[in-house]
Amino acid sequence: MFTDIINKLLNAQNVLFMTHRRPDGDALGSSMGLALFLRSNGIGAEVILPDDMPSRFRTLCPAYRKDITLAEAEKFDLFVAVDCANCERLGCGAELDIEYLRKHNFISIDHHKGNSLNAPVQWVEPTACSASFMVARLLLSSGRTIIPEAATLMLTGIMTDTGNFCFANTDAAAFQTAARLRSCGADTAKIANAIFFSKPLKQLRFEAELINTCFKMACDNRFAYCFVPEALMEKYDFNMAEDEGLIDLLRGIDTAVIAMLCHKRADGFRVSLRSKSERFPVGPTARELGGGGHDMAAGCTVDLPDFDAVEALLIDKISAVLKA
Ligand SMILES: [Mn+2]
Repeated sequence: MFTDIINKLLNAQNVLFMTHRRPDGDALGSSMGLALFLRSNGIGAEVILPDDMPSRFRTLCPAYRKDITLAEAEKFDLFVAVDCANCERLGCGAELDIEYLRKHNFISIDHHKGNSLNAPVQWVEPTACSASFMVARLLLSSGRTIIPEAATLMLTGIMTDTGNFCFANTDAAAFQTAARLRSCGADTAKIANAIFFSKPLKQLRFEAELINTCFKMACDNRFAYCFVPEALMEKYDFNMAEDEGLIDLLRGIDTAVIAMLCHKRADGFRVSLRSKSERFPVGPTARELGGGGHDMAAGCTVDLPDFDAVEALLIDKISAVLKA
């Protein structure tokens, strides 16, 4: 698989990379790391991101395109989706769709269980800590030089998807690959400052009020959760798309095994779930409710009339998980 994919990448003229909507560190790190690597090898490469990225990633990322027309798509001879498990989440712009991609030279590189993109070339490793980790090993195996900017991006993906090497998916290979990226010149201080030491003061104040006024626990204090009211987000000018780390506040509570964060969106209540123990995975619950993700980090959108209904449903589901 490695040789096949690396040959396809290095023999292409012009590659378009895409990833999941509302991109996170791994989505950005894997797509942009690949693009910078190919460009440094004289191959045309662009990334399409229809959604804005969280602002803290901006200093790490190169320019990208927000959309693409069918006519513009014709100049690409290879399409690559990274870190994206299904066509609903694929950020490929308004005119491209999965049928178009499947008829073209299309590769899917991903670490999500149950990837359903059905690309002609499909490389999925659910045990990999991140898509950036898969991409990094692929590029390291090519024997080509990895420029520091590409190494920094891929290390960003590994660090964010492993919770800075803290989550259960942090295996020895994650450390080994991170070490090799560091040897290529990955700028760990730049990543740390951009991602882990960059919280605006108003966000800390928002978090303090959120914990003081909205925080709840259930299931013998093993399920920690919070509904984030729109008024509070407005008061502190907080955008949920900006910080997926908010749920880590809840996960960080000593007795919590499973954490949930919920907010209202146009299409229903968005539910994010995290688990601290492999014995109690949240991925199956999210999938059962029409969402997806990993065993330890998953999410779904539920269409219910109010948060009370969401709360009752989730307490029911999570108490069953915690009893298993
Ligand atoms: Mn990922």
